[in-house]
Amino acid sequence: MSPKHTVYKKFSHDKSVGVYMGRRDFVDHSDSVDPVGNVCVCVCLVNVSVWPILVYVMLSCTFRYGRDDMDVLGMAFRRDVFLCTRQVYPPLQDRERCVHTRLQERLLHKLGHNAYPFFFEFPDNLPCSVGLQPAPTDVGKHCAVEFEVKAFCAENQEEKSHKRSSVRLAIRKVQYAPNKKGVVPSSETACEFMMSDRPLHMRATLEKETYYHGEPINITVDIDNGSNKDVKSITISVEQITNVVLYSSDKYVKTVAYEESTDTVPSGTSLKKVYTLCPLLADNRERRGLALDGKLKHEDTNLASSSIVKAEVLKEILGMLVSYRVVVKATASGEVAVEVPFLLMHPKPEGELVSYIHSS
Ligand SMILES: *[C@@H]1O[C@H](CO)[C@@H](O)[C@H](O)[C@H]1NC(C)=O
Ligand SMILES: CC(=O)N[C@H]1CO[C@H](CO)[C@@H](O)[C@@H]1O
Repeated sequence: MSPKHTVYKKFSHDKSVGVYMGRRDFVDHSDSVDPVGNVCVCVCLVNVSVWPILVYVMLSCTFRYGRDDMDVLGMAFRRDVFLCTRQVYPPLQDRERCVHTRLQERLLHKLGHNAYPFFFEFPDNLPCSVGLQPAPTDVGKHCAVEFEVKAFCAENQEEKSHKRSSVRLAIRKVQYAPNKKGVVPSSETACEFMMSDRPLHMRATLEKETYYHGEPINITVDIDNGSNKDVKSITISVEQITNVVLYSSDKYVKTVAYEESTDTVPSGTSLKKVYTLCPLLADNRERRGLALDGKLKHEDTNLASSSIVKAEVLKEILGMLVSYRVVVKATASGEVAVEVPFLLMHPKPEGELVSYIHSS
């Protein structure tokens, strides 16, 4: 049984071409080889009676790093990280042979002879949809990795498409929390101070490797103070680290959750305490430059999910990579700090892929 399904459709201004899609989120399965979610499957409706011409579809991944009207140091404000163009009309392949999913079959059946199926595969080395939050006073488009499917009529592939005869549909590439449990993250440090016989130990431990958006994080802090200094000014924070990789590699570190404790650990005593933090976009609305998950239209979003990158493609990735860590700091005679990395992601939605199972 195939479940009832939303179909997204959009037409060009002159109605010459339309795109139908079963969904707009495409899943990058970081921990499996299941290719089903990595394929963007669509049907293109061509109204050939309007204009006997060639019709192409294009999947693009664009890295935009400024406003349209802004020229950064003479460099363009956007760059195509990935571009794949296919001819859909006249079809290069037998229509029946390239039918891949039940959804495509249903659409072809419903739309009749002017409909042509097509699909794109997402390569491994693309970032997910992500953007930097603009300041409330900023206008226009901002730094973001965006995906789009575009269908257009043209005389040939190189020719610029006519705006009236092209249609663009924004899509998203997303990753969900991996199934595997991972190791419990923990980190510790030992400091020796002058004039002290014994060191100061500090350790921070989380409960698990992956947290879901909105889930509180319990951070167990152990301080064993053998030194002759008093430990004070303990702070616990969650930091978001965004690596923007394009012409150069820039790293931005932003605190997204923070607690300042009044606890002290006098010389010769110890402390074991659980602090709880919950990093949320709601507490960071006005913060310019925070990485957020890509959004469609005016839907709300959340802090960017951690990027999971397969080791072998890491160096090729352009765009934005996001990671998180808990940082515990304290002052003794100098600053003592530990950092514990973790993943912040959405859980895998249940039953998501049912209707995409191959029909034959
Ligand atoms: C964090 O601590 C609270 C209070 O002790 C507990 O209810 C909760 O289950 C803990 N969270 C996790 C993820 O273990
Ligand atoms: C490393 C160390 O000596 N830690 C000491 C800190 O203070 C507590 C409480 O007095 C001691 O039990 C620890 O041995």
